[in-house]
Amino acid sequence: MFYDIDFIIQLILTTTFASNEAANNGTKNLYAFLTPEIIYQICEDCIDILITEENIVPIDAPVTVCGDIHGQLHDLLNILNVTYDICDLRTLFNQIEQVKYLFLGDFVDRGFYSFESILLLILLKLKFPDRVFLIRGNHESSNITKIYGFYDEVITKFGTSTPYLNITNLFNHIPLSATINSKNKDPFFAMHGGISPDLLTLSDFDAIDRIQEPPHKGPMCDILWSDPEENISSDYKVSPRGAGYLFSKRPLKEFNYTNGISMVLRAHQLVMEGYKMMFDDELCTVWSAANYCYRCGNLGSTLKIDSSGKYEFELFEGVDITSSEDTKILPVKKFNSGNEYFL
Ligand SMILES: [Mn+2]
Repeated sequence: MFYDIDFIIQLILTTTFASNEAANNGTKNLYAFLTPEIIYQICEDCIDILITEENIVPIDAPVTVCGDIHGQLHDLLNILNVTYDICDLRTLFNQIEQVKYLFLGDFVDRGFYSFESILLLILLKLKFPDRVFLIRGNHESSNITKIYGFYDEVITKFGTSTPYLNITNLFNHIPLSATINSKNKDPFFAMHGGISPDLLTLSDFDAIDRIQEPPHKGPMCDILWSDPEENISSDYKVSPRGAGYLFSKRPLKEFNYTNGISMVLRAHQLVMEGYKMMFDDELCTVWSAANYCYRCGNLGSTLKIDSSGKYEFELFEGVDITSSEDTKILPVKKFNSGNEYFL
């Protein structure tokens, strides 16, 4: 390892809170510092860790579960207890030493800081491999990120696609799901989208060869793309998203019963209230991109689970983009984020 994780995380904070003089003091510009060799090596080192993880990552609480981030770095930092006023590394690391973090995917696209958001998560995974966990979303895909913002952002910031290629290669190694408190009587099961008619038991998850660009159909695709739906009479219906399924209460409850799961935790859908419970509280959607795309006006949430399985939601509002005097959240140059596909 020829890079300093702490130093690069400090650079991310400095770039984020560029007008904070204390943060700026004595540090260099993030993009100038990060050579292609450093980004390549960071990704390779993180892949070495991800590849040791199974398709289903076992996690023991206490853990904070986070939904879609979508390049909204300020929300990610807020979740990690870092703000404009408190942006030192010790605060950040203390937080992670107290509670584990599980991120349910969709780290990139849409927001203006996809690169910084995924880089921060990669560095935290390197520093705390047993405390920070990533599972894959449908946007952790080379096809999707070419259209919805991440590719354009990297080109704008670096003038080359090389960092993008390194990071999308890393995406292919991210696990697909997690269990929380699997030894308790009421364990949780987490994934980005939802269940699949092709995945009845957890050993069906284990059997997937995940080291690939997500296919357009089949079980791996469904995990990343499916959505729960109250108003369908059949178990599964073709999804209007063009990938995955809409699934009803019956197959979800059957999946939970068969596998001894008390609740499925997933992300993937914007919820104005930050989270949504469904199907007799056997499924919950967690959404962490507050004021999505800096204009939706929604709350964000995280789900905090303790070692006994008790859980509570923490709600938060989006950063105040009108006070950009301080935080300069909206960059001068906006990135082309593709068409108006929104979920
Ligand atoms: Mn998604």
